[in-house]
This record gives sequence, structure tokens and C-alpha cells, in this order.
Amino acid sequence: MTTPFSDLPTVRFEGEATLNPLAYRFYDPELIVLGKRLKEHLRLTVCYWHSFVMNGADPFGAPTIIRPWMGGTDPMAAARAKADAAFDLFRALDVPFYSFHDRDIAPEGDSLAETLKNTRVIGDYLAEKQQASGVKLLWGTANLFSHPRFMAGAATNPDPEVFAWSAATVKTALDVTHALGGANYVMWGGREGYETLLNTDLKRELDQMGRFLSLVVDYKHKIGFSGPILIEPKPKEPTKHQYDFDAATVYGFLKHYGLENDVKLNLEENHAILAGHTFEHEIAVANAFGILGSLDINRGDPLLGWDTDQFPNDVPQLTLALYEVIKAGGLTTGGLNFDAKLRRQSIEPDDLLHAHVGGIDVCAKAFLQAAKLYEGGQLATNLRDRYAGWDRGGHAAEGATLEEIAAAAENRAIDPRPRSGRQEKLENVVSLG
Ligand code: XUL
Ligand code: CO
Repeated sequence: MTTPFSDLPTVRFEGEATLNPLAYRFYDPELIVLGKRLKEHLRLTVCYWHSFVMNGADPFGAPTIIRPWMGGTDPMAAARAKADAAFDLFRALDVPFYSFHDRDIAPEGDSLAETLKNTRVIGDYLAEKQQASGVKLLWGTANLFSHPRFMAGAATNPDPEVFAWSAATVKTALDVTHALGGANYVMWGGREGYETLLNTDLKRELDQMGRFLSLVVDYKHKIGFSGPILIEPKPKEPTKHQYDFDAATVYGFLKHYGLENDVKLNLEENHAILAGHTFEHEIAVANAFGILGSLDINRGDPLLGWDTDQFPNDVPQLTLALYEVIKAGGLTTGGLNFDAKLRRQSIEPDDLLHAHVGGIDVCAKAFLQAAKLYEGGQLATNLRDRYAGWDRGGHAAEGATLEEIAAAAENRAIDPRPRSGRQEKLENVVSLG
């Protein structure tokens, strides 16, 4: 079927000097950086939900964005038309990956069985589209938050019937992700949280969430899905207290339920900000615990306290985040997923193009700057020098008891001299090179 993106030329790298707004100025997919092609570092991903489902409706008003593939009387035909539009956009942007929720790709049916069948049938259609285009699936996930049945949670719901419904939904979404060769399977705890303890058994809900995740991990091994399960932390919205608050909280949760070797994280810039962190903090925490998985690349608005999911356009900020990714050894199965949506007044199909082209170039420019910082080595040298005392061994070295350290400190009577943290000097290196 013809879609608004069918006839668009494919966006290409034209270099920094080009005046063509629909060309890449920094994203040269074949450029070798740090020993790998840029496209292999970034693993750019377009997400289905914001680009093909979201229509600009908000709590105050009706849809504004024209999505020609939505509507009609046959929801399965509409789902196929949506897939055609999606793969036309992937081709026009020349991105290697995409991502989806089950409900983005296929409609809810009249029964659970019909809903699951719809997911599988459209999954087969997507397999054909992948085959024809070469575009791959970065991750699939299940939408366990939009329908009213999930209002009090999915795995954490007080009603075991909802737990069971959610299990069936995730099983099918994971089956389809597996069949499509998905590199990861993501779980964002949409409604897993609470508004008030007056009606919530917090311990029971956490146990239910731990059990649900264990069941998913067992099933993943059973079917031979080799990618990681990724939890996506978010501190609030929709609920006031989301259980998957941030990277550190999720690690504690995984450890408690013995899942830290099977589950990693999908971190999102705007979620980090809502948790009172920077994106780079969340990446560094995940790396410290060995659970860095993938990234949802977007930004919030400093004047707004909610998840605005805007396309990234802050190069200095993203440079710091991607520097942490490089330090962590890069994303292996993960990628940079544009979990970002157009503003409500950006209503033309080509707004979607401009948003992604700019977002991709921002990621590329930030990555190239981060790679330069990494190769330049100034930050690493500084860090090494700052902790050099530990390399010299000494009385506080590994293995010493508290008494030994205490006695040595007292005998030596050295009053350690404060040394500059050199923050401004280092910030200048980042900003000015
Ligand atoms: C919600 C969010 C989700 C997840 C997938 O804030 O980020 O779109 O990425 O469920
Ligand atoms: Co996200």
C-alpha cells in the first residue's frame, strides 16, 4: 500500500556543510570510530508507538496529527497499513532497527485468545517486512498499561486474573519477539506502582512482580531466547510511586529475587531526570552493577516535571551520556531507541522525518565528541591520577582489617592533604576540547 513515506528519497550522509535539512550532517553510518562502524555503535531504532500510534490527543483535546493508516472498519487491515507506513519510514531514514509494543502492531480482539492471535498474525506480516527490508527488531514489549484492566497494575494487580492475563500477554509478545529475531525483550512497569498505602500491600506486590519476572526469565530460557530481558526504570508517572524507580532500585530488586544475572536495564533519559538523576548517572550505575542493556533516547523539558518524551537535541548533554556508554564498552545487544514523540502542533508527515533526522544527527555528533574525549584520554588520565594512591597499595589496601588500618593510620600520623577535584578544568575539556 502507498504510504506518506513511500515516495520519499532515502536520507543520506552529505557532510557538515550541507544545507539540505533532510540529509545527515554527522551520521555517516560507515564511518569507522573506535574500531567499529558508526551504525554498529549507535544501533538506531525507530519506535512504533510514538511515530505510528500517537496522534497528538492530550487530556485537553482531540487528536491533531494525521495518521492516514489509522481508522477504517477492519482493524487488521489498518494494522497492516500501519506496518507498511512504518517500514517505509525506516527505509527513508535508513535506520537498522525498530521496536514495538504488542498493542502498537496489532489490535485488541474480542477475547484474550483473539488478541493473542492478532499479535501473532501481524508478527508474521512483520517477519515478511523485515525479510524484504533488512530492518531488524531491537526489542519487543507488551503493553500492560493502556487497557482499564491494568489500572491497578499487571503483575502487581490485587486480582490474580489480571496476573494470569498479563502472563499470557507477555508469553505471546516474547514468542513473537523471538520469532522476529528481536535482540532484547523489554518490560516497562507501566502501572506497577501505587498511589496510596491505604489500599496497597506493598510487600505482596513486590513479591508478585519478582515472581512474574522469574517466570518470564524461565520461559525465555525454555524457548532459547538469547537476548536479555530489560527492565525500564521510571520513578513516577503514571503512578506516584513506581516500583522500578531507578537503576539502583531495580538492581536491589533483581538481587533480592535472584535475577541479577538474567535481567538488564533499558534506561531512558527523561526517566533519569524524573528520578532526580542525570542520564549519565543512570548509565554509570547500570555499568557498575553489570546490567547496562539499552537506551531510550529522548529528553524532558527543564520547566516541566513530567515525561515529555521529546526528540533529543542537546549535544553536550548526550555527549556525557554516550561517554559513559563508551567507557562501559558500548551497547552490545542494546541500541539507541527514539522513545520520542512529536509535539502536538507538528502535524505533517514530514515532521516525523525532521524529528528523526535531527535526533539521529544529534546522537551521531554527540557520539563522535564522546569518542574524541575517550581517545584524547585527558579525562581518563585525570581519573587515574585522582585514585592513584590506591594503586600504590598501602595500609588501607584490600585484605587489611579495620584494626590494622586504624593502627597504621595512628602510627603514621599523616594528615591527608586535600587535593583539587579540578571540576572546571575537566568541564572545559568537555566543552572546548
Ligand atoms: C514510558 C516508556 C515506554 C517504554 C516501553 O514512559 O518509556 O514507552 O519505553 O513500554
Ligand atoms: Co521508554
